[in-house]
Amino acid sequence: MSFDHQSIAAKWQSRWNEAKVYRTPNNPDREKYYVLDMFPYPSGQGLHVGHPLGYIGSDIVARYKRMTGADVLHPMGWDAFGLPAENYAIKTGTHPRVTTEANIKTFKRQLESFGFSYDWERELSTTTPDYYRWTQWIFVQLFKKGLAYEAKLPINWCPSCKTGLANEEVVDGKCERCSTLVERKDLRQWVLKITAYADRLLDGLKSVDWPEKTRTAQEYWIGRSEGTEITFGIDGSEQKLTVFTTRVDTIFGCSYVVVAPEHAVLESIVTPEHKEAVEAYVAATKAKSDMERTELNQDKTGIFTGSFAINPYTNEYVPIWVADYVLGHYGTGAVMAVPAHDERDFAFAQKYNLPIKSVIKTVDDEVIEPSAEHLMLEDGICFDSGPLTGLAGAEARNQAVIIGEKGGFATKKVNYRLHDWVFSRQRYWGEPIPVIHCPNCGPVAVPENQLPLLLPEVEKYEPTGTGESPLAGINEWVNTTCPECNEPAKRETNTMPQWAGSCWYFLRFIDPTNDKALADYKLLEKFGPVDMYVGGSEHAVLHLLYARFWNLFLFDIGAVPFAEPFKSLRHQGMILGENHQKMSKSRGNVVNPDIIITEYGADTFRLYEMFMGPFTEMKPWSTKSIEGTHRFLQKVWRLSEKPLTGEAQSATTVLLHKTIKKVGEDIMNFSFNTAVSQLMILVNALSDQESLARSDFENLLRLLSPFAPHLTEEIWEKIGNKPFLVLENWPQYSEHYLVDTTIDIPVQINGKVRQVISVAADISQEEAIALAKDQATIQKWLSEGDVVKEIYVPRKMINFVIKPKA
Ligand code: ANZ
Ligand code: ZN
Repeated sequence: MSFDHQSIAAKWQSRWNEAKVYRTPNNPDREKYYVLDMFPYPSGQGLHVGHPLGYIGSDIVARYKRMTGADVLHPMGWDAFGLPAENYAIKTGTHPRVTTEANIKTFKRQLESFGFSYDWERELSTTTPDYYRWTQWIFVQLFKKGLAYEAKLPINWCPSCKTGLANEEVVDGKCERCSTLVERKDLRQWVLKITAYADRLLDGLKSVDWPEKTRTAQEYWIGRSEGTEITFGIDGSEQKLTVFTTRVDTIFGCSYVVVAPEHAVLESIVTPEHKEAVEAYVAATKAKSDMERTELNQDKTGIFTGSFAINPYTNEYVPIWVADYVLGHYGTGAVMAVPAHDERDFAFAQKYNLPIKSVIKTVDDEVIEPSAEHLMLEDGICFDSGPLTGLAGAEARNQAVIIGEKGGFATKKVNYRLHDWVFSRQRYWGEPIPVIHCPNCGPVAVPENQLPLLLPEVEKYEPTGTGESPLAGINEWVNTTCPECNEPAKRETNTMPQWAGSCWYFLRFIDPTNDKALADYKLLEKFGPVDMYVGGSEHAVLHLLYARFWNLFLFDIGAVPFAEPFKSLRHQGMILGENHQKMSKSRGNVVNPDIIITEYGADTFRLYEMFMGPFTEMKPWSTKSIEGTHRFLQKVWRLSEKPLTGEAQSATTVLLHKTIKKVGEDIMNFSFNTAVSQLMILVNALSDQESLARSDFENLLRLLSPFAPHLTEEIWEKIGNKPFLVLENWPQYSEHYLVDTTIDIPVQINGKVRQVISVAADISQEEAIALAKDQATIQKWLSEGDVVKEIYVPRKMINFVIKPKA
């Protein structure tokens, strides 16, 4: 007889709900464990079978930890502000709130069908006013500390739609909606000073248990670079030009300098006869992305400004060029070019016939003639370099800095690839930025007791065409009074980016209904930080960096008791379609979990995804292979039909204890597939028995419960136990059964060793002798005479004394 997975799942899901078994306990003296999924954006498509993988893994961890006696916090919510709902509103006029609510319903129904052990009483959405009240509150704190400021910055601008675009809406440099070439336009923006935290964000990475790749990605993104700033004079001008270099040891090989097209000094140094050409060049670079500009293989372009800079180390005059391979917002936006020792400079110098001068040779005194095939790019020994001649690498750089500092024209400088975070969007469906612009007082924060600043209703969701958000069109909302001087003032109409709400949601789950603070400090102390964070590796930089930044800031102002929010982090691998391609609607290979769950049940689904292969690896879906895990669960069901009157068998006991240990360890190592294999071995062993020891079977159910909670709970009740299995204790294993329990002992005939046999260490005399007599070799010897004596020295030897046959 098979089991009816649908009615079993429905029955237990509703009983768990009624009994609130997943409500987060808070026992004063108990260990806590906070296991968190990256909360989803509730898209219109619903889930495909790739999405739940991470949720299943974290759910197993949550269930395991619950059974080991921890106060487990395992919440779920919705990251629900964002573009898709807004674009849908522009197309159809449907309010994003309506779309979002409908999508959340679908998502929640789907998540519930897996039987996840979420504490749904803590459900939250980033779009509800009592949540974004605190998102706004955090912004106000950043503003008060000078970490949120206004600046004019270039954004993506579609000249045809007359709107700013998010980076995600720019596809191959074109507007996603109308395919017009996107321009850069300078607009006033709110910016968060994440760079003030660059060093601490780097340091913190040393203390977290994260995948190596993700830590490296953040390190690279922050991009700390130690170098030197050198200030060149400009011929015939009072102005100076400062460059940033990591290779000041090559200063004597500098043959020209280059400024970025957006560099402020440009306008005043271009000579009249070069003006027109330079302006045309600058205009042409506007459309290019940073990527296109710095790509190594890209053909380098540039143009001479007519002016010369003076190298302060040599007093040489070198031409000043403008070229778009130099970026305006990195370093000082100007570089000293050393074509003999830098690939980009070399390509540029060759193209425009600029001098190429070697100044670094190998440690073996070899001077490499610069060519497209071979450049001396590494550290080496300086030559033809005045006071640096003969010095090597770091030593030469130190000396150059000393000289420069004495002369007042160079100094050490640390640069970061990380930029401050452009935090405003010209969009409707986001948190309004709580600032009022007053002609007298400047930007003033909305007073905290007036938060949340509600997102008003609008008639149209289209951007206004002036680069402002749709909120700018609502006069009664925009016009207000200044909280400081009471004079007429205007509200900020930009909203926050999609990332804002996810920067601190892990804190709110700890205390989701608090209306005095973002979360109670004592509760944060008990449940924070997140012990185990599970989600996709595509969030390696943006979300995971932004959230660390906000948490660190909240730590600094005393709102949060820990500096790092995510102690351990794991990424699930991607599940591909059956055709081994990425699962997507357009490829037609999407598998809907609803169908699988209806056909095979949630337990089979969960177990299958855990058994497919290593959790972190990419692997293809296979509906056919699901049959295997389905059969396994049927085997478990059939075990429940065996009599539970058996005695524990020693071999099974050993296997059971091994399994308890392995499954527990595998779960915490996210090695779910090997845990399932081990459970299969145990189930096979039990299937071979006529009857089962009740305790053996109950322990199997406990071990399997995190993976297949519905079926095991049903069997638990069926064999006469009180619910709920999901709240039972995880079984204990005893080391005693895990030590190697066999020993080798010699078997002698008349004192001569004839064979060595393996026996259990605690084997009895009778059993040992019987076993020895079973061996073919020994039988042959024994047949040659009559046994007169059998000797067993425990753990040492067996000896048969025989008298030859007469
Ligand atoms: C001279 C030099 C000689 C350089 C040499 C390198 C090798 P990281 O490590 O990324 O910090 N650079 C500086 N500012 C730039 C900008 N705004 N746009 C494009 N390139 C810029 O790289 C620092 C190096 O990148 C600097 O060191 C500078 O080139 C270039 F043999 O200066 B170097
Ligand atoms: Zn004012």
